[in-house]
Amino acid sequence: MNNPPAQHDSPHAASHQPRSDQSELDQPGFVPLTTYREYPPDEMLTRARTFAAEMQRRRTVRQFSDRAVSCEIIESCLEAAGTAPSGAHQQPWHYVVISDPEVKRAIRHAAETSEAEFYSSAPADWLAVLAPLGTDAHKPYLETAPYLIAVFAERYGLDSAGERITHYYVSESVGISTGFLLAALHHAGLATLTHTPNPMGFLNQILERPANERAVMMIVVGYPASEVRVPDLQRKPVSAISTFR
Ligand code: IYR
Repeated sequence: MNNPPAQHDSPHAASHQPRSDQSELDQPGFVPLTTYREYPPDEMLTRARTFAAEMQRRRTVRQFSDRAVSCEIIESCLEAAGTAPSGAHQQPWHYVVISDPEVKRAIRHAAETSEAEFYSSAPADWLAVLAPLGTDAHKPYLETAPYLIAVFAERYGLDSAGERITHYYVSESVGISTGFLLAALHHAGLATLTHTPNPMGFLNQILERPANERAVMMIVVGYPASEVRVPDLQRKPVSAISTFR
């Protein structure tokens, strides 16, 4: 059945407009965009520069304090992560927030076992590029930091009958959501470490996650240790990471 013709108030919204401009948006399931905010160009530039400067302050840290962090802060950061765009809006991510010392201990043990194997067998060129970061198989922060957030990708979904639902662009979607999470945690004033034990299937077992979920990474979250030191790294300038044409 056809919808009634849309009422156009604007002089630009003539009846010959393409479908995608007007009539499609009058269909059920669409609502007006009420959340967008336009800023004057000078304010836009200030906001862009302020945000870039804030993100420039973010550093990955590998020494954490055991100071407690309110769970509400983590929840709000996860809310921000959940705003990420995703393939077909399937939101194929699941975050497990770990604060239980027993579970942290089990994860540390499994991760260190996995990493010991990695560091004793990884190709020399891989170990060479890791050397400036000062990493090794010891991961004490997995117990010290107040939170570990395990990131899982839903490789496929399951409907109420247990049938598989194909998920699209899962890696891209989870990557974007995790990026939002890291930005939100940093913005809140927390330090993070993205940790990718290799392999990390043990996270499914310890955290009792279903077979349709694949562990992607762990994010260690907390205050930096007072004596924290970070490698003296430089970031590529915009001119090196972009091309304008
Ligand atoms: N997963 C190991 C090794 C490691 C690999 C990369 I690529 C890094 O950027 C950092 C570490 C570890 O966590 O030590």
